Amino acid sequence: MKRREFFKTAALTAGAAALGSSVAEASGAHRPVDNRKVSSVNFPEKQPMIVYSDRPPLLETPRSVFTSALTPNDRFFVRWHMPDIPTYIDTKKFTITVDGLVEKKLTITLDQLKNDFEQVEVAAVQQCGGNSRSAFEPTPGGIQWGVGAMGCALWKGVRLRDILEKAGLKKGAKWIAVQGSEKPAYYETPGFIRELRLEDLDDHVIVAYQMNGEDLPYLNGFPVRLVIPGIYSDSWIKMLSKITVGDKYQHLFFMDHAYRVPDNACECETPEKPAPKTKPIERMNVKSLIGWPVGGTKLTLKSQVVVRGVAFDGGAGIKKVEISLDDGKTWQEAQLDDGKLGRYAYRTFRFGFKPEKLGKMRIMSRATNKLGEVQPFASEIKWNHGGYKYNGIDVVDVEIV
Ligand SMILES: Nc1nc2c(c(=O)[nH]1)N[C@H]1C(S)=C(S)[C@@H](COP(=O)(O)O)O[C@H]1N2
Ligand SMILES: [Mo]
Repeated sequence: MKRREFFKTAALTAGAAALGSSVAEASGAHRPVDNRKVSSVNFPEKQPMIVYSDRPPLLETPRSVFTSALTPNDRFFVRWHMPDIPTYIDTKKFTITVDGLVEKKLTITLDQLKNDFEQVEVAAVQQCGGNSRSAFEPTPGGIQWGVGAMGCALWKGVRLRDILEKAGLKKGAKWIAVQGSEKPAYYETPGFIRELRLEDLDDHVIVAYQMNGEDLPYLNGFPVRLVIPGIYSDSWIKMLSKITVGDKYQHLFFMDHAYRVPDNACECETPEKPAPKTKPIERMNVKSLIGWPVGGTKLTLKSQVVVRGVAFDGGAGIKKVEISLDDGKTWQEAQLDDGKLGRYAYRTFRFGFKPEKLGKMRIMSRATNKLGEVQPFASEIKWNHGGYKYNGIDVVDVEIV
């Protein structure tokens, strides 16, 4: 293409985009994030996933999986920071070390973990803080996750508190640093270590060795991982091998430089004017996602359609999910499941309707939690440069035929 022609085409495309955005304006310029291709290469213990990288493995769960309260292990998303994750774990030799400001240093084997402590279970959503990042405008840097960097599982393990009690906290103990078995990319680069304030860790925080009744899949942290219900999963350390108790925050690389949002009331900033101070992302905000139908589905005129999906928040609990079939002008309440998995798990929802008109149709879902917090329209989304905590109203575009 000659240069002149390129400019002509560019101008035309820009014109078309402007037209498109005026149509989308009514719903706050929502842009569906959908239908990324699943890979034809399967990773161990995984069904086809959306693959962003294979070293380290970055695998996203396809949207259609989000119709059930528990996400199957073989569809559960995968995120690692370091390219060199261990490829072999000797379960007889694997230990978790607890050291630092403790009365008694512990090295806990898997057998001891399963036999010497009370065993507990919790159903909880695990979501990466960068989930849905690609829906932000302008697009922040980082992995361009669609909607599926999240999942919900029934986790079984031992309370972190019981482990710390066994070690005995010394006076002045305020923080723990937690670390997995993988190595940094080079020996001089920082490892993936997370720091947690002891007073923020309640009885729901567990060291888990099972999800959904089975061993953890290798890529999800076999043989043990930390589970911190209600909190984004950056600190849910996988292949957990070291817990160090300390008296102060250590300013480790991944604490000071990742998983942070602007430290102001709206947690927002602009690309031109970055916030001077940041804070950890921490508790999850309210969100819903349509699992069925997925974008591009052809639905038959006047047939019975049941929209299905999941909703969750940081532990306050879901109050309602509403569906809009008219670009966000009116909303109708969906039916929620009985919520027996508890306040940290997905609530599934269902909403039946019969399409009355041929052509393109937009389906939207919006969750409200028990604190009255509501998923915002895309136009109300607060931007941050890390692309964290996106929770805009979900949008799926289908076709009635
Ligand atoms: N050891 C270890 N644990 C880790 C990470 C990591 O890179 N190494 N990444 C964290 C991040 S950012 C996320 S989103 C989750 C992903 O967990 P999953 O792969 O089981 O979905 O693991 C967390 N725990
Ligand atoms: Mo993450």
